[in-house]
Order: sequence, then C-alpha cells, then structure tokens
Amino acid sequence: MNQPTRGNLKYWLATTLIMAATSSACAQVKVTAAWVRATVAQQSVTGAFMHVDSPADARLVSATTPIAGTVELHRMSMDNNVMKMAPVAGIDIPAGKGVDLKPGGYHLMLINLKSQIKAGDMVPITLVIEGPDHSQTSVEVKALARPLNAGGGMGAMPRK
Ligand SMILES: [Cu+2]
Repeated sequence: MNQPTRGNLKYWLATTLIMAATSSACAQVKVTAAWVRATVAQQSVTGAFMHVDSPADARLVSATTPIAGTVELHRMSMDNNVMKMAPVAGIDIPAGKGVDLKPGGYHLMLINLKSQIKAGDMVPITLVIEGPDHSQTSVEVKALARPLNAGGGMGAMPRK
C-alpha cells in the first residue's frame, strides 16, 4: 500500500529543488527607478513608485519607512471611468518579468508623514519580500523625491 512510486519521488525532488532555488533567489530581488512624490507642507500622504525584479516568483507583502507612520500597498484602477484606490494584501512579482509600481497602478502609500518631503530628498524604504515557501527577506531601497507634478494620475488621488 502507499509505496512511493517513481513519479512521486520525481515530484518530491522537483519541489525541493524549486524551494531551494527560491530561498536563495530572494536575496537577488532588485529594485530600480525608485521615487516618491514630493509633498507640500502639512500633506500627510504620498505615493512611492519603483520597478521590482526577481529571478524567482516572489511577493511584496509589506514596507516601512522612517518618514511615515504607516506604509500601505495600494492599487489604483478604473471602475466605471472613475479612478479608485484600494489597499491590497500583497503585490506579486512574476519571475523574470518583475512588477512596476507606478502612478495609476500599484504603489506604496506613505501615510502619516512625519515631515515634508522635498524634491531631491532621498527616502529610505524597506520592502519585505516573501518567497513561495513563505521565507521573508528585506530589501533596502533609496527613493528619490521628485516634484509634485511628476508622473501624473496620483495628483488627483482622493483623500480619505
Ligand atoms: Cu494610494
């Protein structure tokens, strides 16, 4: 009864190899073109954008920055011709393809800003990336603050 068959063994081997590859690949997550939108005095929220690449399937599950009380993962989308923004639990990073966090799509929402962000500032952000085996790695990012009118879309973002 229930003798392991050749097929099962092959499956087990393949799964183990994939998991081993994934945990080492986590460290190779690469972030490029990271930026945040500068703010005006008293503004309490802003968006952060970047391209995240990973050689293996991974998922961005959370982020932190010393300049904001909270960072949420958000997604903007069109719903009946109205731009809507909603928090998401995670953002998938497909292997080899990566994901763009950009105005009008996925972005990081920096909430309860502790001070004004001026164009040219470098904002440190820590991303928490999860592999399919649920191992987590942090990736340190430096995001350049770009002028308020950079990009487009997010400027018209509704405030809560
Ligand atoms: Cu948002």
